[in-house]
Amino acid sequence: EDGFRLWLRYAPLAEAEAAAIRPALTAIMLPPEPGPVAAVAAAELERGLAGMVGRAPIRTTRLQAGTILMLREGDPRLREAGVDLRGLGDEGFVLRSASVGSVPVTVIGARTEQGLLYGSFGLLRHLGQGRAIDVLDLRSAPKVRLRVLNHWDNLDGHVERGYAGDSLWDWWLLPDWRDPRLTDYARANASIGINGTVLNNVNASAEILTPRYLEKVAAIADMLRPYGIKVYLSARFSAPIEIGGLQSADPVDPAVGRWWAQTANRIYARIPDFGGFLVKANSEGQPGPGDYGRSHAEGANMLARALAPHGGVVMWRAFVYSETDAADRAKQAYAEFQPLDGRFDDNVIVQVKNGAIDFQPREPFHPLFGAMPQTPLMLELQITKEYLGFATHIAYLGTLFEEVLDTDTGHPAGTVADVVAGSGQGDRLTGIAGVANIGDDRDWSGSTFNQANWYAFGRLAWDAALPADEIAREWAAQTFSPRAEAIAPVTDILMMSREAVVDYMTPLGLAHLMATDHHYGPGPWVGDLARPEWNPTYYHRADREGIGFDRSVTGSNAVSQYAPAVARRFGDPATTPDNLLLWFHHLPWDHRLSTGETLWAGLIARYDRGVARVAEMDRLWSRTRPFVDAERHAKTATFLDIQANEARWWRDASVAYFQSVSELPLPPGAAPPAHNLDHYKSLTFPHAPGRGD
Ligand code: BDP
Repeated sequence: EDGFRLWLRYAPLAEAEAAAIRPALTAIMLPPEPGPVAAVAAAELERGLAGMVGRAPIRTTRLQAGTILMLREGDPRLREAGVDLRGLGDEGFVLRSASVGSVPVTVIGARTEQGLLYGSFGLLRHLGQGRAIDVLDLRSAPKVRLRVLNHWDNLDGHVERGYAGDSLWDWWLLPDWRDPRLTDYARANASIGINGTVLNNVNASAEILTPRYLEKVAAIADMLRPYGIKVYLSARFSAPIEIGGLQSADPVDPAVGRWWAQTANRIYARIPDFGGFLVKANSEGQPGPGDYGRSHAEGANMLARALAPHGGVVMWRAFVYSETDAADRAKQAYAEFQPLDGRFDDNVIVQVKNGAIDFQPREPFHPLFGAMPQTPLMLELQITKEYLGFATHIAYLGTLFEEVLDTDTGHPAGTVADVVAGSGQGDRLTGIAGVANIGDDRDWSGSTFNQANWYAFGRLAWDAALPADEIAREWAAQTFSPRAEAIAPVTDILMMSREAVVDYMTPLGLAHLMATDHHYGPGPWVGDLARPEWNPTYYHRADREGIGFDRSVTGSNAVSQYAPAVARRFGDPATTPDNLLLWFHHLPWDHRLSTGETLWAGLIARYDRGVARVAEMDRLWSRTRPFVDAERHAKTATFLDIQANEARWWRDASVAYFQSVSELPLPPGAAPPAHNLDHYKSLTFPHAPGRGD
């Protein structure tokens, strides 16, 4: 058990449960004239049932008791089985125990084969939690169309911000060698509803668009297609110059438009269902339309026109910040993009990170959500834990994702999830992207618990209303054991883990206190980097009087980018939740938190709570020993030891630093840091070349 099988282990159920299910799932009947997607759905059911109940169903063309009956739209047996496909869209499904011609069956009903595939995985997920199927009646459909992973994979195999080995794509051996692992990758994604993947880094190399690489991309697309997964590429805006021999990449230059149209034609000739382009432009040194004095809309629309005849989309990122607006980095994306509302072509979707800075352990939601009603917005989440302890620390992001999705924007559109689902906006493009945490490590994600973040991303992209704790339980059951004694402690660990990280790294709304470049370990003292907004001191602004970034009307007034009610709430320390306080306000050390404690005492208490929670996670994990195989148990236990040490390191280094600034005594009972501040400043890491960027 090295984690390779993810949540698709299909481990044997307890015999009592298996015996109850077995007779009801003895055969599979495919829809008439099945295509490749229905075929992989059936194969997955065979594999899953062989594992869980010890017997694979046979394929049948004659209905018999215990048949899993796959029914597509138009099949008269749907009505007989009481299955209504209305409102399910192209990808939704129904699972229902029914009777057809007086024969008891389990129906998987869907409009399309892709829906049948999702339904098959849905049935396996249900069984994997040890659930009964005699009264099965389940409907499920995604609210968001594009559910996409973003791989930050470079062509040399290195994964930017990847902590799980190198890239899965072997550009050297492709297209000849088609690694079977890519089929497992496709299965895992399809099982949670992911239907697209961007293969290369947003800091893109133009080379991916050359014919040689497109052949390789096409081979990957061929492998993912039967699982309903489309391939997308990050496009470098200056590609017409770098590989097209043009002098310019100006989006209004007709020659540039032609070059992109030809490039799109070439891609679609080889990959007819190619998804489209993801673009990082005029951000962190990347080229873009701004280089020619053009707007993001002009740049995006030029690419959109090249893709439109083929049905492709442009996912144009709003992650921009530059030195010129360093007064408050949090304000720039809104300032650049909001005025462009309604100026993007129909096949453009603007991809916005969950917060205005950068994937911090906690950020308030991005003010663009709800503020561009005439533009489809795609939510970008980071599954890889760039700022949350890389591979080793357990930090379940289901709770982070849920917190963002559930937040009310204060705009008529409603919550972030509503904005992303395009609620009330007709048939517009909708999407959620997740920066993948996947590499070629045996366990895919660098640790067993990181797999939960991939899983949670897919489940929430499919259905943003799913509670994070329910997703945690689903994952725990399938990954370890459906027994309550295993699910309970694993779920408790997951549910407390992200808040623990917030507490020991960036409590009370602090952000970006990580050490330089790699973002691993504490660096709150760093203040000498070239650009102001690269420095932790820029973000916390601590001095002898107080701490925090004033984004209220007396400060940068970033609060004004929110809807009025939200701006009012965040604009006043009395109504700002404690957990975002220092994001929005610079406050004296003796400011009273909502709990009554002083800011100084509350800060230290949260660092201590973070450390204590990791100890609690460790205790809970030891309870799972009887239910988890030795290999994964031991590795996780070791990682928890690392996390415990590093939580302590974060706490001590931060306390030592902030104490040096505030010059206040520690609150009664608080332990002094193990070492002095110079010690923490002198530590160098990461520990291995190439592992931390
Ligand atoms: C930051 C990462 C950097 C990415 C950038 C982005 O540190 O590696 O290139 O975001 O999203 O989080 O473009």
